[in-house]
Amino acid sequence: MRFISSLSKSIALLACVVTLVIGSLVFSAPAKAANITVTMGAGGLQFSPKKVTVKPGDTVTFKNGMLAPHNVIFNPGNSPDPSLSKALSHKQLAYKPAETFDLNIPADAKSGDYEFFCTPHRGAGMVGHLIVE
Ligand SMILES: [Cu+2]
Repeated sequence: MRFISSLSKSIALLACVVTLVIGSLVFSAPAKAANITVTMGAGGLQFSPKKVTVKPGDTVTFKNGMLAPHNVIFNPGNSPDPSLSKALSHKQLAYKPAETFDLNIPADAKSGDYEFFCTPHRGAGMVGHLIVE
């Protein structure tokens, strides 16, 4: 009887260890980088969505919608990291329909709210926010 009790304890312990190992494998798997698309000029002179939440390592694709040309300038005056705002800015205007450009969020990007705007349409309210988590 004592043998059986000890055996069942061993089996229970083994089951716990197996569960922990499998659990740690599942939760330690690196998160896959995401690709988020923002349309420049959707339903008027605005970014859609206006607020994008990303993680370091993600890519944001800006795609021309209506009322081109558009670009994306990150405002260093409204940013947790002005030098990253300058580095992420895409001054070149996109003229062609559905033209795209990608912005890669660096793995060491500082978290916070990065404001961006479109140079020709800033006055019309074409402003957005990139939230780095
Ligand atoms: Cu624009």
